Amino acid sequence: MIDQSGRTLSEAVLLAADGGATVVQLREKDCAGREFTERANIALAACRSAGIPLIINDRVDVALAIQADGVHVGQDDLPAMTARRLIGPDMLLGVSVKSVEQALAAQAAGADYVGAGAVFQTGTKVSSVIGIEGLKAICEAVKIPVVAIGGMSVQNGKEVVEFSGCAGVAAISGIFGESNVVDAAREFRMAVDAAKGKR
Ligand code: TZP
Ligand code: MG
Repeated sequence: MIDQSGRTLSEAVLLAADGGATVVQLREKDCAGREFTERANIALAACRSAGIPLIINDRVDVALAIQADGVHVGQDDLPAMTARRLIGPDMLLGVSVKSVEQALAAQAAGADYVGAGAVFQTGTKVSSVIGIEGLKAICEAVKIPVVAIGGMSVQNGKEVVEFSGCAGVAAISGIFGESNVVDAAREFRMAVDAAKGKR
């Protein structure tokens, strides 16, 4: 399958990895299980060849079926504790959170990391916004890594990481919406690494 910029899924993953993406999450909101599994296998092969983990969004069954590195659940998906029970102790478990309360619950349920957001308004997903203050509060409350998501850009990435203390940032449009995915991922990586180097 080809995206709006003419890239295949495999190409998109490899370009992001080339630029320094440390992990890829496959997020498919309009795919039935069969197509999701096919796309997940393609993404997994690309991630394996790039040497980075693949995390499947929403679907524990798809993650298990393709032996992905992890699964990411939101507040309306399977409960984190149930997901953890199904995937076992070794696969990565990520949980989307919007509040300190949700973040603490995710940590207690066995999450390896939380994705916190939307930090800023984004055209990619209809979501309430937690802002950098909300993100910082979550970072201060949990021991597990916090990944900032929602409206993250090369321009704001460094400041967000410095201000909040988050472990990393996740971006969709900020990387795959750019004509040069490698450069966009590289600039993100440099901004995040620079901010973390200052800690
Ligand atoms: N969760 C909160 S905001 C968001 C998700 C999946 C979308 C992020 O997309 P973008 O394009 O990086 O703002
Ligand atoms: Mg979800």
